This record gives sequence, C-alpha cells and structure tokens, in this order.
Amino acid sequence: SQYRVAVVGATGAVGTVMLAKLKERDFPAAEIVPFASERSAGKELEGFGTIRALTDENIQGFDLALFSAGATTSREWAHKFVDAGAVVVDNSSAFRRDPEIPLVVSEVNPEALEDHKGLIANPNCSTMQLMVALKPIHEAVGIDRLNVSTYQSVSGTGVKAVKELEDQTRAALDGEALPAPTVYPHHIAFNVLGGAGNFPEGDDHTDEERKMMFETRKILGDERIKIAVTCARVPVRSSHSESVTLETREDLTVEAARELLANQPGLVLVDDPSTHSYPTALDSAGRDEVFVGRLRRDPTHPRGLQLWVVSDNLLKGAATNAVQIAEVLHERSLVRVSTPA
Ligand code: A2P
Ligand code: 11C
Repeated sequence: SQYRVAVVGATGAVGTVMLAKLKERDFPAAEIVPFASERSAGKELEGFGTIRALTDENIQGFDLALFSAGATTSREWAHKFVDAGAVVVDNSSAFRRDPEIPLVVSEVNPEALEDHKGLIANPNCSTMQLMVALKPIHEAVGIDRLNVSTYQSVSGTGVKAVKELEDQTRAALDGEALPAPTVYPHHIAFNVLGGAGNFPEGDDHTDEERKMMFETRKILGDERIKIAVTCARVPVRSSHSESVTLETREDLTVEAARELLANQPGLVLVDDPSTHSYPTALDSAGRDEVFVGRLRRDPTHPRGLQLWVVSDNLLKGAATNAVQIAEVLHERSLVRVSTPA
C-alpha cells in the first residue's frame, strides 16, 4: 500500500527531520504533506510542496499523521485527524500518560501497537535512548532500581535554544556582554544547568525528570522499578548523554550484560577503556542508533551496573522513532483506525 502522510510541525526541529527520515528510509508514502502554523502556511518547503495550515478541510483523507508541533497543537488537532481516519503518531507530551494510548519505542515494546485506537505516543527523547539500553537487561534479570543523570543538548528544546547557545557563545568569545537568556533561566554557554525542563508548581522535580520516571515504568511494563533522576542541560547542540547506575533483581555478570547489550537491535556498543573508547555526543549526532559504553560493575553493590548511554535526541529520541513506529504499523497492517470485526 501507499499512504497519504501528514507531518504536523514540518518546519520545526523535529518535523524537519521527520520529513527527511520518511524519504531516506523509503517509507511507502504516495504523498507527504507538510503542516505548520499560520505563519508558515503558503510557503514552499523544498521537496515537499506547499506548507498547509491546520483546518478541518485540509486534514481530510490521510492514512497517517506524524505530529511534532507541541502539546497544545496535539491536544487540539490529533483527535481530529483520527476522526478523519488517520493513525496519529504524536511526539508531544500530550498523550503519553494516557493508559489507553500506547507509548512505544520501536525495538522495545512494538507489541503495544497491536491494540492502538488511532493515537500512539512517541516517548520523550531522554527516556527513549534509556529504554533501548535497559530493555535487554530488564527482560533477562529485572531491574530493581535505577539512578540516572542526564546531560541534555539544547536542540531538545527547539531551534530557538540552539540559537541562544550560539549567540551567547559568540558573545563570550568576542569578549562582549552575554545577551540575556530568553529560553533558559540561566546562561547556557559555558555552563551546566542542573534542572532541565520546568518545575511544575510545588514540585521539587522538573517535568523532564517526571517524564523519565513515569515513561520508563510504562514502556517496560513494570511499575515496581524504582527510579531517581536528575536532568541537566549542557551546552551541546545535538545528542543527549546519560550516566546510568542500576541494580538488577537477579545476578548478572558484566560479561553477560555486555552480551545482552551486543544483541539488542538499534544499540551499538562503544566500550574500550584502553583506547578511551566510549560514545560521545559529537560522534553519535546524525546517527539513528543508541550508543552504550563504560559498562562496569558498580563497586558499591553486588548487583549494581553502571553505563553511559548517548543518542541523537532529534533522531532516535524523536523523528527516527516516530518513523520506525510508522514502519511497524505498516509491516503489521495496523495503519487503520477502526478495529476490524
Ligand atoms: P511554524 O514554523 O509555522 O511556527 P520547534 O519544535 O522547533 O519549536 O517547532 C515547532 C513546530 O510546530 C513548527 O513547525 C511550528 O510551525 C509548528 N507549530 C507551532 N504552533 C503551531 C500551531 N498552532 N499550528 C500548527 N503548527 C504549529
Ligand atoms: C528536552 N526532551 O530535551 C525535552 C524536549 O516532552 O517532548 C521534549 C519535550 C517533550 O528539552
């Protein structure tokens, strides 16, 4: 079959990459239609034609819609696409917590797609890469406890944040006063911000940290996993890095863990202390896989393991996974909204 596909948020940091990935991966699309805000409607997007605005008329006749235009746009328009007959893969935080809506990492829990009702949620980028690394370990021996510190790049916040980092860095190197921050609460150039995301009122965790705590349990299908998280923002353009310490339920040697990770689809091990080999943000940027290194025993616990997990937040963390979900839907004949009798 050949599908009519909408990409909503087509001019954004993630939407641009969704369009490119649909082409690069030869997704069976008869037509790909870009949607963005009124500000962009009518402009030409090279290779994809005229950008459309979201109107009741324009959204008719699609088989699939990939959304990355923010939670507000998703809340307003995703159900309308479903009502018009499209399956929606949504990259925003709007529907991830809904128990009726599958939250899917393509190599980790594709089976959750089987009973979708038209809407599918794409996990947050920092959770996404963590799941690919943890899945084989959790499946083999169970994970009792997790402690994660993230080092998240600015592109996770969108194109404005990338510009803010560049403008501040340039000013600093030119010896000028740094422009006042507008995206982040502090300067991001030559700095590390110890609370990535926003603090919901009355909460001592950021929303970004809460997402990882909630989404990990939902995706691995295990509410017993204990999780502590600190999300930090670092002056890096692309790719999130994560320091992970975990305790397994059953014994697992480091060698057996290495074997499990080596066999996990979508994961590449880069781990040789003798040559300083471990994944870096720069090396993983532009790649679709999740990279893991620094696998070792946590010396404070007999069932403790430590690892370093790096992936391009706009690719596997967002656009690539959304397109991979579309691919699984296609392969399993799930590009349909109503359940057949
Ligand atoms: P536009 O470029 O017309 O503003 P980012 O994640 O990089 O901030 O991008 C957000 C994406 O969501 C952009 O493509 C943006 O389009 C789109 N967008 C923002 N608000 C709306 C809206 N109200 N309706 C449709 N698309 C929107
Ligand atoms: C970041 N992960 O790096 C965030 C942005 O829930 O989809 C994505 C917000 C979301 O800032």
